[in-house]
Order: sequence, then structure tokens, then C-alpha cells
Amino acid sequence: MTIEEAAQQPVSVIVACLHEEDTIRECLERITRAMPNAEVLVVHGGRDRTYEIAAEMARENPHIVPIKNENDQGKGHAIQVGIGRARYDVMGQFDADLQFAPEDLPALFLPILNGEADLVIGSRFMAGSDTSGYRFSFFRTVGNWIVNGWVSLMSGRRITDVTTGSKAWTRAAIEKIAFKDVKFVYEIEIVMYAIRRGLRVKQVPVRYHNRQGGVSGHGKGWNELKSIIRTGFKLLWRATEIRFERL
Ligand SMILES: Nc1nc2c(ncn2[C@@H]2O[C@H](COP(=O)(O)OP(=O)(O)OP(=O)(O)O)[C@@H](O)[C@H]2O)c(=O)[nH]1
Ligand SMILES: [Mg+2]
Repeated sequence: MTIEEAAQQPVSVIVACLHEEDTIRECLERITRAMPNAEVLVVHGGRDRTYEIAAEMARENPHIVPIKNENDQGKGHAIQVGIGRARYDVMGQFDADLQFAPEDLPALFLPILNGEADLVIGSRFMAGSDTSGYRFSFFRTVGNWIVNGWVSLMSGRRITDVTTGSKAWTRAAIEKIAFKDVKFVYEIEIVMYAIRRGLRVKQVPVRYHNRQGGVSGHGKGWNELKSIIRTGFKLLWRATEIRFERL
């Protein structure tokens, strides 16, 4: 299949969001333009207008499915809800803050649609990635470097971007992966379990930009440092646990 053909396929794109009213409209416009036959599940866990904007757009475009996640427990939980509602067997996750480019989605899905992978990681840190529109803070650079290095060590496979918001998988793969965490740690669970359970994992380069609106859950400055350290340790610990778990 070519990339143009991949762009026409029916797949499910899960967009977890928490207060992304600044970017959700453009995000959905660009996703539905890049993949016009995709179903886009917008799983909103907050109280701003993100859900209303998605619902309004859904009236014009039935491919958009707005979901109000009443008992939202975190991003992992929202993705879990999206998987439960997904109509197609090829699906993926995509962040709402437009740090990733919706135009990269066909290339993300292509290895799965071609039957070459069970999980695809849209990587910000490999040959061909473009992060020129993003300024990584020092903490994040070091944090990403440590987490990706540790997961590579624990899984025995060079993984360049564990926490990327752009990933694709098959229904069979995600059922086998069976991640449990409801917050951010599920990202590492997906990658570690996929490798440990013998699934075919592929990495493709993506573009990455500064947030196009909204606020970071990590905060700024000192709070960002504390949040990155806390999240980082949880990720490292969970990767280690899965490495030694009996499957
Ligand atoms: N439903 C739901 N979505 C969430 C939650 N936390 C984050 N998200 C969404 O998940 C995606 C990624 O979260 P981000 O806050 O952008 O995480 P990040 O990219 O690591 O960090 P920053 O962009 O710097 O904040 C975004 O679309 C968020 O709106 C949550 O608790 N519930
Ligand atoms: Mg983000």
C-alpha cells in the first residue's frame, strides 16, 4: 500500500484531551483532512469547552465522535475508554495540543496497514524526525534520554521515543499488551509489554512542535523539574518491573 492509499483507510484515532479548547478545532480539522475516512474519538476529561467544540464539529462531520469522560482518571484511562469505543481494528493515539503533526498520521499507520507491525511508535528522536519547531528544556532532554535508554536496556531493543503522543496499534496487539496504568505510565507499559510479548514494534520519524495553545500538565520552571523527576522515576520503575515480570 502507498502512503496515499493509507491516508484513505478507515482507522480509529483516539485523541485524549484535558482542557485543549485552544487547539482542538484545528487538530480535528487537520486529522480529518489527513485521514478523511478515519473515525476520530475525542475523549475529554475536563470542564472547558473542548467537548462542546468537538460535539459541534461532529454535527458537520460524522467521523468525529465526542466522548465526555465523566470519571476521567488520567490520559491512560482516556485511551482505555477510546479503545473500548473504537469501531476499527487499526487504531492509534494522537495528542490534542498539536505538538505532533496530523499530516504524519498516514505514515504512522502505514506499517500496520501493510501488515508489517503490530505497534508503531511515532518517534521524535530518530533519523528523519524534525524537532526544529520545539525547544526542549534541559530537564526534558535529560529525562527523555534516560527513559529511552533505560527502556532500551530493559527491553533489549533500541527504543528512541517511549512517551511519544503518537502511536498506532492493532486491536489484537493492544489486547495482548493489556496496559493497566490510568495516568502517564501506561505509555511505558505499551512499549515494554509489546516487546516482551513478542509483538512487532516499528518506529517511524515524526515532526514535533511547541504546544500550539493550552497549558502543560507539567507546569513551568521548578514545578516542571519536580514533575519530570516524579514522572521519570515512575516510568523507570515500571519498566524494570515489567522486565522481571513472569509472563
Ligand atoms: N482525558 C485526559 N487527557 C489528558 C490527561 N492528561 C493529558 N491529557 C491529554 O493527553 C495529551 C498529552 O498530554 P500533555 O499534557 O500534552 O503531555 P506532554 O506532551 O507530555 O506535556 P506538555 O505538552 O508539555 O504538557 C494531550 O492531548 C492532553 O490534553 C488527562 O488526565 N485526561
Ligand atoms: Mg503535549
